[in-house]
Amino acid sequence: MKSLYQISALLMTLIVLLGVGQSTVQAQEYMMDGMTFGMPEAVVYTEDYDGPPVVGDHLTLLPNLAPLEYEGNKHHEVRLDAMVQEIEVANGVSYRAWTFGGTVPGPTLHVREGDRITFTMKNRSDEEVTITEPGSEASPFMQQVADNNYMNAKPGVMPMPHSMDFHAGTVAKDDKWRTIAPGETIQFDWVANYAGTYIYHCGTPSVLMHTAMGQHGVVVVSPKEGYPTDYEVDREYVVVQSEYYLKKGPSELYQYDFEAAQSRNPSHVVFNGHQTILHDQPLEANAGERVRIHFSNNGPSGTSSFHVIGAIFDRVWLEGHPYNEMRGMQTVLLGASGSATVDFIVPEEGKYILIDHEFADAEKGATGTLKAGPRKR
Ligand SMILES: [Cu+2]
Repeated sequence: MKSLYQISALLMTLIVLLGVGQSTVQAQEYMMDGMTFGMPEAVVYTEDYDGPPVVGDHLTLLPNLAPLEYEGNKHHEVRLDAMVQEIEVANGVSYRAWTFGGTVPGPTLHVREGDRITFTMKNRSDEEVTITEPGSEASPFMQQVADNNYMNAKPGVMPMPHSMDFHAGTVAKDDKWRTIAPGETIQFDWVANYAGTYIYHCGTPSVLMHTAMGQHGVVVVSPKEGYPTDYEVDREYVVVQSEYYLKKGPSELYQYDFEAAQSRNPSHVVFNGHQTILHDQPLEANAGERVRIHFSNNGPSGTSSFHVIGAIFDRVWLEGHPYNEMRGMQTVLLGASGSATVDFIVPEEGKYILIDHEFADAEKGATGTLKAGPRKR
């Protein structure tokens, strides 16, 4: 006669084989090399939510980065809803973008290595969502958009399944990064185990199309022990390069160009989502200051050869990890989804051009300005 133990073991095996109780298995958190793995299963549900689409104290509009005002680690509650906004990407060029949070790229999330994030996303592609009216629950991002609606964002509707893939997270993608239908909400946890600057993007097929349509942004994970030059950094910015593949549609609005996207022939290559934003609203600094830029090439398909005309990168941390340090670089080559954190010293008063030194990209818009005032100290 079999013992009770054997019977229950058999039952457990059956349960696991049948996939019931999967959450118990997945909820098994463990530590390895000081990092946390094994997040609980994602939950998908419907909610009656019509509040601010971006919630969380550490989400900002590019090129801003929220300060980490806390010591050690923090558990962040972050909401980034998927929705449609009609936005301008160049003078006279607007399209109905698929977005996280309403802008392209989406909000920048800033956390510290080891922080835990409980992430919530409602797929609101089937409803009109206004992003220029921040509620009391909203993140600093929404106030910044309200104060500076540079893309002239207006709500739109285009029901479409979407998902969220944070490169800063380490999880099973078929669980956490799963696709949800319009009207559904997904919630899951992840831990920022590695320092660096990481893209997030929609992972729903065609990923090329969903990313090119605007569903991407970055998470900056600051290292626990910081970077060696932190104490002398005067300015800190985030710059994201990306491509648009647009052609004129039957109406005023531009449309996604499938063929151009497949053949890697972007209509626009831009910094921070708009062809002229970083000239019309230049980054600011003074001569003699150390400027830090977290630079990410979000693609979806192109490479970037990032350079600042008149400056040399004093330090470069590839992918933003403090162990990947290089010095004295003129250009940083980044593949699609690659990033670097760079420091440079502004030598003199004047205008410095940020540029993708692949000039075909530069002529499609991948440039910006850093305006330097006189030396202050
Ligand atoms: Cu999508």
